[in-house]
Amino acid sequence: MVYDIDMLRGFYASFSEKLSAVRDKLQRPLTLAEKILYVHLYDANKVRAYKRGEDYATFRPDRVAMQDATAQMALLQFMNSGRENVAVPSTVHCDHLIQAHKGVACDLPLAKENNAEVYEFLRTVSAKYGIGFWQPGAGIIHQVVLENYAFPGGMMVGTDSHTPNAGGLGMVAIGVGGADAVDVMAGMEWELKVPKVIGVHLKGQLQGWASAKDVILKLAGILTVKGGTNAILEYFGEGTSSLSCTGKATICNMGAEVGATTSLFPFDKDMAEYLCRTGRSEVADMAAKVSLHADKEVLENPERYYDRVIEIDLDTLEPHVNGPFTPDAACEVKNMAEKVKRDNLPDAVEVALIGSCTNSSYQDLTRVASVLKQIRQKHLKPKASLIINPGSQRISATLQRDGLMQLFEDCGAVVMTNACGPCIGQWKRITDDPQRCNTIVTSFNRNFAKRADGNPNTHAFVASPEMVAAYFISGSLSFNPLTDTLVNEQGEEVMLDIPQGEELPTNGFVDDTTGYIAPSTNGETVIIREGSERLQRLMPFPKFNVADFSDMALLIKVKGKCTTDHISMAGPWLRYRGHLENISRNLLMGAVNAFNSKTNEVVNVLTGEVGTVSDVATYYKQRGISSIVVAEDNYGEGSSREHAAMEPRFLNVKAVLAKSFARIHETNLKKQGMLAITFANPSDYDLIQQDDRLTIVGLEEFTPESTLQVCVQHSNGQTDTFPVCHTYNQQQIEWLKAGSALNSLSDK
Ligand code: MIC
Ligand code: SF4
Repeated sequence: MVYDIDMLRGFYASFSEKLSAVRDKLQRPLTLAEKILYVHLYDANKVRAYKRGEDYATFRPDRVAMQDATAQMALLQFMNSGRENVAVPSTVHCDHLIQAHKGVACDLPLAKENNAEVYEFLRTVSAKYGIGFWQPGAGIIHQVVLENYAFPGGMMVGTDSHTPNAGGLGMVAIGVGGADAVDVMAGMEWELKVPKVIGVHLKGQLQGWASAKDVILKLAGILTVKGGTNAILEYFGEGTSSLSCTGKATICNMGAEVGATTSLFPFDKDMAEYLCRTGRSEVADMAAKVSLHADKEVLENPERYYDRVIEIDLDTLEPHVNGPFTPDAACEVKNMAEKVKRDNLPDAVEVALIGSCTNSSYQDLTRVASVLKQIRQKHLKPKASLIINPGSQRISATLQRDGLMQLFEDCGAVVMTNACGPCIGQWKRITDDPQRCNTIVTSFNRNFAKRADGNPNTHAFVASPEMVAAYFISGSLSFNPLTDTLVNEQGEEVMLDIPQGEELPTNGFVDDTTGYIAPSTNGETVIIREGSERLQRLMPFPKFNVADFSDMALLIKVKGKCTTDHISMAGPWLRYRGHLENISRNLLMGAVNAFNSKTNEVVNVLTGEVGTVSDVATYYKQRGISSIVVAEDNYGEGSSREHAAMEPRFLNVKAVLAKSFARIHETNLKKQGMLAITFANPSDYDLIQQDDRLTIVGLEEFTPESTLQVCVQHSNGQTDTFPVCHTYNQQQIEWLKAGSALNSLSDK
């Protein structure tokens, strides 16, 4: 089945003409990213040589995808936009709210019961506005998008940071906050800083235990968690064609971990094959007729056309295992034993977890199966426990048909729902001692502290699914399957054979789309239960008032890494994703206070008492006092959840002053009417004291060119004033003035 076929036909029919108009204007060879971006400009008359990494442009994406944990806020905002229907094909996917505990048979019915009112809201709001709805159990958003909606050369936004997964099918797919998705669904211009383009030259072909995941695990080590900020990672070179379509998607998916705007592969035979096998041969034929790769001149002289070129030789690429606590702590598997000793890491792997939107394709799970089959063949006894979350119902049904589910169960694996599960802290982990420092190994993309099980003592590492299977058997982080032997139940030393997977199922996929409800516009009434603790209609934020930015109390000065997980924790808090007031109680609870090195303990400067960040913010709010958050680098790394911006906004925090921001979070702050500013001199961070009062100077006449200053009034009577930077353009200043982007939309 091809969804939205008319849109797709129209798109490909006009692609070449649009592209030649772009070429006429720019008169230079183009990267693939530029081709796709330029043909999606909101106004085709505005084609000009945008300065990459500096200029803003507005676009007209082809579609929108939302997952349940972010869709609630996105759609509560859309309901206030005054539109009757979505302007582009859009879908909602129920994947984040399902807790993984005993396995799919128990967990799925329980989740349906526990989250009934949220699912009912999402189903009815989808029906009202013409949005496709994927019910719980149907699969993880990015896998379902890849299997059904992604198309080469297209552009989409998704309210989830791993939306770039669709780059595996040659799509410019960008993770955004809900307010951005509202722009696209309302048919408005959608604004983006025109990204730089980093070319990643892949040479050779993967060997042995190395897998697609290792490309991005290695790259994360090179680029670090912020090295891809405001850039598209565009892969090229002969190595690209040796990777399967789902392998490419894995690489694109985890580009989010280096902060990239998105990641992209050129159209090739593997993508065509994947489209055909998932029932979309017409799309493959249409895509083959347009230019979906970088121009020849670019490929011959990449240094001239990309902002930076990175080379990775697949022939010599080693399997990696990254962690703990950050996905860019890259380590080749062969060096892990040494790292375990050096850093005193817990060597025993307690749980191996396979799945997530990054690695739950048919190929991934057949490679895992080829490792697991050796348990029986070689008389091995696995030392850890194993959890598997398949990516979609299509994959589950195919694995079932091919006997692989049986194999997983025979090996003692607990097969969970086709959903995010432990990857987002929806994991009821059973452990005898939560105080013990322990290690888990996952095929996920993120491994921030407390993410999977809420336990700060858990050290999480990310690796390819086949490596995770090997750790499951060996039970040791120091194990290297390339060189090390295992002692089997008969006392013999055996080695694991190299994993073999099937790129696509020989007998085709089982075409199972159970749980899908097609878009309709049946005038359904949106159901929000009276007095609900999970859903709350949104009230517009108050308009800008310059006086609010004066004499602000310091809510918290954050030390070190501060991801969106630290700002608005997931796990148990996913429960309140549709209720701004209730979820605001988790504000910054994971952030480390620079003055006492503790989490969720800050001083209320009015009373001198210590309270949680949320309680102290509420105290200030009730007395009409504005506050400010000060932070370090890459503030808001990770998720697209706009709650991390809406909560402080709701609790009267007016500004965030950081050393630098992650892209999606910076935009979310702007969209919600917050002031996001950065230190011109990062060392000025050291000037901020606990009981300071801060004033932003220069906001009366705020323009894109303005230089703002921060004046700090210390309690000893002294003051410090220093310059700060901002990246607000005229439109974003209007959002700030209106109180939020949504206010400015409804003002129009
Ligand atoms: C994540 O992986 O962190 C999430 C949960 O999918 C988030 C979205 C969310 O917070 O709901 C993301 O990546 O954007
Ligand atoms: Fe779900 Fe994890 Fe993927 Fe986020 S990263 S969409 S939580 S599977």
